[in-house]
Amino acid sequence: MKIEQVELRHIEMELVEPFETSFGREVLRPAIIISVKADGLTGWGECVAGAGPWYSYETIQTAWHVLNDFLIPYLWEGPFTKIDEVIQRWSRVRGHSMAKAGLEAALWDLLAQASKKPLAKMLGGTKERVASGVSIGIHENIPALLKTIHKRVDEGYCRVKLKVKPGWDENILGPVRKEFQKILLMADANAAFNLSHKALLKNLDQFNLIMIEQPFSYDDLVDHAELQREIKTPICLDESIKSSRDARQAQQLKSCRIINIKQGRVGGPSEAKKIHDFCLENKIPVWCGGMLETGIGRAHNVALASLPGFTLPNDLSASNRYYKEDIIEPSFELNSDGTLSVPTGPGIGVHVLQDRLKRFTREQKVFHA
Ligand code: OSB
Ligand code: MG
Repeated sequence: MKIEQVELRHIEMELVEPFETSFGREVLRPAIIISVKADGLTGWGECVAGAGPWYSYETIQTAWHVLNDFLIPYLWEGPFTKIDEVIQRWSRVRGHSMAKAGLEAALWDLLAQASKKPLAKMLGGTKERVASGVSIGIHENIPALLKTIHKRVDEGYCRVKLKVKPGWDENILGPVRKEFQKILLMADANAAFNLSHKALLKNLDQFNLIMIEQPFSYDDLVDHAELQREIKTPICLDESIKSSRDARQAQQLKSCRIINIKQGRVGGPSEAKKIHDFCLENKIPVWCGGMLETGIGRAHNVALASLPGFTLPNDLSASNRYYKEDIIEPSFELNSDGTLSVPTGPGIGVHVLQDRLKRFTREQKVFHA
């Protein structure tokens, strides 16, 4: 395959409601939409870096720089038959996983289209539908939170994840569990706690959570192992797992019992699949995390989540939970069984709406071979 053109678009889309986590509050979600062209086909990818270095060190600006100055130039070194060859070329670039992941995803879409296969099948997917969970941010107060949970449960989401932080922890999980005794419930701290909070975290065992996600520092494996030895609730790692090597070390250290796989965080679909394969072999359940993606990133995530090891509900909600107008067609809708359908057309299997994409674009750059 010989790439003829690459295009980067820095876009900005307004969320239907602000999303607050332990690291901040988002109203406008930026992204870099990446398209690659070859043989009359266009492949699409999305870079999930944030406006600031809060979730990880990457930002829209660092990703743009790394794509522009380093990753895209590697494509011009010559044609390739496998995506692994491109990954090999840019293996010299340390880190910058989100920048790599967005471009690699676009190449996967292109390759799948050229092979006339759905991306899900190219990746080894086996499911027609993926379980859809919803991630609910920090609210003003408990009644407002309960109201949002009621709305989401009524819509049919099959799992509820609540963002927590010191001061918005057992005091909210107690009333929520009391009101919703049966739901699959979990908490995500986005690294807001540390070992000094061990007693508080042990106390969460009483709420029958299916897991607690990333309680400790974004790069920690050791303190998590200490906590996991002392609590019954399974720990799930998100931020700490940046590669398949991290997944292996987390398993050796017993830092967690569940892993959240995000292709942006781990450097692309290929590394995400490696983590999936390792976890499947070692009986570690995984699920697909989200970064408030547009329909393009969501389509990539849904394809990934169709792999057999994704046995827990994913952070993959319907398009309208995130944005009033998505940039793809058809948008993702929640099925009555609390799932999203895996698209069956070639590539990511959704159509990109050019007029909307243009409307949300803040900056654009085209690169030629
Ligand atoms: O930690 O999973 C996270 C969104 C932005 C950054 C980090 C996270 C999240 C979410 C949203 O929880 C999940 C989604 O896209 O539905
Ligand atoms: Mg998380």
